[in-house]
Amino acid sequence: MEIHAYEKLWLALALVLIVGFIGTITYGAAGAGIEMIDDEGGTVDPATLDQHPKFGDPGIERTGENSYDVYVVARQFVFEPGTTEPLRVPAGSTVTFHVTAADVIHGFEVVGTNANTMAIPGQVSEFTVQFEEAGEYGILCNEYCGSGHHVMEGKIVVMEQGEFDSWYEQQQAQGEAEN
Ligand SMILES: [Cu+2]
Repeated sequence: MEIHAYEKLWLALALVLIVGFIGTITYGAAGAGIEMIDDEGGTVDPATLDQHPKFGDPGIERTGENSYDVYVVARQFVFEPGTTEPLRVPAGSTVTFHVTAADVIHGFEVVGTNANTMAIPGQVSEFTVQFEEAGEYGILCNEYCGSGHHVMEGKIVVMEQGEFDSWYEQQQAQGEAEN
């Protein structure tokens, strides 16, 4: 069978395109530094979040020498913590976020990084990041969640370890005084 030269070229280009598409999709899902968020975070009851041992009083918790857990509740139209007070984390540590929503679907995006998840009522999104240097990051809701969506934002303050430690101890002491 005779195949015209142009048709051969067309077939070759189509093949390159298909391989290219598969390549970019694979990279987007499993490339360097890219981690998909799955259902490993588990579930919670959004109706009783206030009584939840972690989400009832969300914030940061030391879990090891250099590792921390952060619990965040997104609700119309704030991040707790993040909006009324910044979310404070130490530089150079491993921070695992646990993000959920109290009412409707929200987004939790750390601006300028690839830390980005949906916050879904009943579901806990879990991901781990490291903030290398002290500084500030914005948090944005990137899922339309109602009339105040465009003002739903927050802040992460990455502090030097020493500075963070004294803030953290003060928080712990305050918490104990309240209980
Ligand atoms: Cu929102």
